[in-house]
Amino acid sequence: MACGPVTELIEIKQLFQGDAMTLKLCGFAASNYYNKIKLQLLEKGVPFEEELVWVGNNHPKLVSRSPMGKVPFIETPDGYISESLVCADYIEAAYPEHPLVPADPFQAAKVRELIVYLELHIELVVRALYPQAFFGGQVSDGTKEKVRQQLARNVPAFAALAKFSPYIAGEQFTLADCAAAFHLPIAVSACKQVLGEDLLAELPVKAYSQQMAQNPHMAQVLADRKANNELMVSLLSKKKPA
Ligand SMILES: N[C@@H](CCC(=O)N[C@@H](CS)C(=O)NCC(=O)O)C(=O)O
Repeated sequence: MACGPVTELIEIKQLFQGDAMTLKLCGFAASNYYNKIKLQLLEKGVPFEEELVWVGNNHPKLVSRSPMGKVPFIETPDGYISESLVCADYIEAAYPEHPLVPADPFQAAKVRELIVYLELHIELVVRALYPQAFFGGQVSDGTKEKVRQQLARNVPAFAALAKFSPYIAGEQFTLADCAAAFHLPIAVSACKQVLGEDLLAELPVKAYSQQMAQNPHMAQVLADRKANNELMVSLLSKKKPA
């Protein structure tokens, strides 16, 4: 299952307590945006807590902390921050040990450029297919055609930037991998399911995903995602009228 609004699931609970709470990651583990931040925190060795927060509702505990009602958002000693790229930048600045963005300004910009391409030009485009790919709905032929047209331009553009040697930005694991590891496979999956073809086929997504799955932190995030997907399915099925 992909991330997306889960209508009427309103459940906010603390998942576990860390020893010394400095940072709390809020959202749900089926969300790829949430998992980007979780992988970053694990890779950097930053202590954090998780708080399970569903979306698709106007619960004050959601919108008072993330005004768009989106996850992830993080709780810091100074307050809340929403938007995953902003959260990621805060984490890099507040926890400079084990940096995932290069110190060199140009190389740092190239890592962020990859993340913006992934979010804006791949994920946001493919999301139009998610209602059909993951949530039992249908998307129109017009939507499908629009996604095809946009990806025909956007995927080669991303391919021109991405290195896959072996990481997205080159030899080092960077913040761009925290994004690519989640955005790319789901984009492939949505295209295959709804359009019947992989519009990202020019990218080595399968080999890259297999390599990333060897990372123990990634393996942990994927296991937590599986458990959260199962929880979401069971909560949704309980809410369906008999
Ligand atoms: N631009 C946001 C996107 C986050 C996002 O769309 N999250 C999904 C869950 S994967 C969500 O909260 N959806 C609920 C909604 O859009 O109302 C970010 O980078 O944090």
